[in-house]
Amino acid sequence: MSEAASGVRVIGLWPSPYVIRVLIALKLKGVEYEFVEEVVGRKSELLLKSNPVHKKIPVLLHHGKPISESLVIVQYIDEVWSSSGAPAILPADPYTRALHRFWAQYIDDKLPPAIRTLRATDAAAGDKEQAAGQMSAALQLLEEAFVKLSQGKDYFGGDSVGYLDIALVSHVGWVKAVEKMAGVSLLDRAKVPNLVAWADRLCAHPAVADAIPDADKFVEFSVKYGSFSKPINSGAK
Ligand SMILES: N[C@@H](CCC(=O)N[C@@H](CS)C(=O)NCC(=O)O)C(=O)O
Repeated sequence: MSEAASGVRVIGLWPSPYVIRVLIALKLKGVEYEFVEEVVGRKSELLLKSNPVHKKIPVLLHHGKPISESLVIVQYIDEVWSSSGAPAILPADPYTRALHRFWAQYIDDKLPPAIRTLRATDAAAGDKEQAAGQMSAALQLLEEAFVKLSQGKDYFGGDSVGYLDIALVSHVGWVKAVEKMAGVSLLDRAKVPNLVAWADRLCAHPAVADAIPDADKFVEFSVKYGSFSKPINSGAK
């Protein structure tokens, strides 16, 4: 894919849930982009220059101007391509928008630490059990939030994929991977039936399907690169 018309480049790596968010948002808006792939364990000069504060992926470059932090980028994409013909990603109603932002923050606070523990080869069994419990409790709350926010429709955003859909689905690949790696059941149809149906539906969505590979690919990545507290590029400067 070329930068050409849109002037958009994304610095990232495919397994990063935060990068996945950006790709989904661009796809939803029909924005072409160039994917500038980082090498695991070595941060590029372009990344260091573009995100000098956190030195993390993703970074979106729009006509050369860098924007960091996945949720900030998703909001930027929604604002810049507001007249693309695609539905808005952020809800129109300020209160609903605040609820989406609240839960997106909750997701990033709760899910990544549990995922890291569950994919770690050196974590104690007790720690894994605790992490699985914390993740299940978070998913239970998200199941309830889904019922309230979706109001019987397909997505957190209602009829179309919204901000909270993007924030949560971006972690689903890793959730399914750690289910396999740690032998735990998290997206459990008996416990969170609406969330499981939502995940199946959204993972098959054309804007999402290509961005989230099969769980086995995440497992392979984890086996190849090990588990580290900073999931990607941890050894880099
Ligand atoms: N809050 C950031 C998190 C980004 C993040 O943690 N990215 C990871 C890859 S999954 C990274 O670049 N890690 C490298 C590091 O921590 O140095 C966002 O939403 O963009």
